[in-house]
Amino acid sequence: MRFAIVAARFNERITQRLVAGALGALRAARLGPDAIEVHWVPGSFELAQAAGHLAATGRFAGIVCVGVVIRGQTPHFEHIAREAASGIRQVALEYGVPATFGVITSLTEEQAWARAGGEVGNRGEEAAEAALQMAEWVRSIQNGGAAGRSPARLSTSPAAERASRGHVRLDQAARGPRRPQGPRYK
Ligand code: DLZ
Repeated sequence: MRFAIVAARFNERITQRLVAGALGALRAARLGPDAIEVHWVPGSFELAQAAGHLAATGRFAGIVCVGVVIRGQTPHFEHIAREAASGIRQVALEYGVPATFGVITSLTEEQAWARAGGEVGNRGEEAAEAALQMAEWVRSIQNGGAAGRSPARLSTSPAAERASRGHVRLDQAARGPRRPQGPRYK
């Protein structure tokens, strides 16, 4: 299986740590250098755009997106963090390729370092592990051998539960049960 890491250059010194964490997790899963590509984009806002292009090639079993968004003094924080998260989710749902969120969203630079291999873990490593689990699970259901199994640690979300019970698409399940037709509720 081939994986891509998409990394945002903004706050690059911290993002380098996330890339290192993600590479470590992918290599620990015995993926060789030929099976991993690292792509850099200007900022976290561009992560989903790049992930979409990569997913469209059909060459990747999983895409790990990493970046660092620090609040600072600007409302940019909310826009960038929200667009990165929803954009990455949209890529995963649209292409069926696991695309995971290794973006630190923190109030301070100190908090960001702590989540980039410091005392609070490494968001890049965690996102790569999530992508590996999802890719393995997708492969197993495509091979028809995973009846009743769910990706580890992801089976507890209500949407994932509904999807696995009802065999509906995860994006449909996320919307929840349909409202009854008829007059709108007051
Ligand atoms: C502009 C901007 C700002 C203010 N802050 C961040 C940030 O904390 N983290 C990040 O990854 N990128 C930031 N950017 C850049 C945007 O993501 C984007 O690259 C530009 O707005 C150009 O589209």
